[in-house]
Amino acid sequence: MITVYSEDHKLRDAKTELAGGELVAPFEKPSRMDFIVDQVTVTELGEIRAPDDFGLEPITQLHDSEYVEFLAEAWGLWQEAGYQGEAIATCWPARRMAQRKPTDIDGLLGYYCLAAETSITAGTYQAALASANVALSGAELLNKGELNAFSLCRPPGHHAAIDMFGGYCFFNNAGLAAQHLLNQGAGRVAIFDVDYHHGNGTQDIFYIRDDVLFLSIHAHPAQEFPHFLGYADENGEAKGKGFNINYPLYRGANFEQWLEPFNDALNQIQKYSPDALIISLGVDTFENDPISYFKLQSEDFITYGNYLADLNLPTLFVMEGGYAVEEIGINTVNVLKGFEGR
Ligand code: SP5
Ligand code: ZN
Repeated sequence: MITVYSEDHKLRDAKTELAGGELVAPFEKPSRMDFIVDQVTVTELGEIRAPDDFGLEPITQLHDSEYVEFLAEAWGLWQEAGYQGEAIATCWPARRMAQRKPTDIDGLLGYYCLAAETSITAGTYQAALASANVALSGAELLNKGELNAFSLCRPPGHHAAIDMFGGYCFFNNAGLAAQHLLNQGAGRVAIFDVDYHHGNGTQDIFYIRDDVLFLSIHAHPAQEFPHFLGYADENGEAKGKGFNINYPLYRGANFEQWLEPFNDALNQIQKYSPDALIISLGVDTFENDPISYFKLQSEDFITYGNYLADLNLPTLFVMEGGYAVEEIGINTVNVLKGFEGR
């Protein structure tokens, strides 16, 4: 399996994450990638190659263009305001407030932000662009006839909505990959999100569409981030009715409990009969993840990787979350090795 990877992710190196009322060192940090690259190398998964540059067009096809401009300008505006720390939103257009775009940076941050744990920093926009290109390049490999590929994206993407960042995400990498496959002739694409957290951004982008089936197994929003989306009765709207499938599980779920919705999802994907499958691959379902509460063990990742191969579809793996850095490489590559049946 080819891995697409860009060192430019290192341009995102936030020093602060708002967690538990403190500014802590971010869980989503550059060293995550080192452990995955190491494991890809030692297990001889396959070639690691750099992405191509697809420009802004695929990004503005899914994201609001003013949102993209905001991300490009945010750090500069924050600096011009004379602030010393990283750019963190503090005020939102909450219930019964006006949904109008302000002009000052504090207002803009709240307007475009869905979660304040995600600081914007000097290199964030460049890193997010590189991550999008990693996803698009992986999709292009499938177009060119590869049966599978691994887009080692950082920052992650599945919380990034049409016009909102947060949950460590800025551009929706898996969504961009899906749209690229559709643009190049695919009729239907399924995105299966196995990250511990609900893929609210991906759901938002494809909610009224029937050409992308979105399925997500995640911690129940009543208990977990992103808190305000991911319930089982969110099934899609208009043309998209029936093409959004959420499987919320309560905290503490073990692999056996996780496999129940997983098997149902495989059946739904088979029924949909997509031309390609994208896995939003978060390994924060791991038992020792520092911010998550499912109980998957390292060998379980091999097992479900193997089950995914039974679908017999062209498959792109897109990296999402996973914060137990010492084990993130093993758990991630276990899915890919399980998929390859070795
Ligand atoms: C891509 C992805 O996995 N994003 C996850 C974003 C989660 N953000 C909220 C994290 C809250 C962490 N609070 C620390 C709890 C420590 N017990
Ligand atoms: Zn996650």
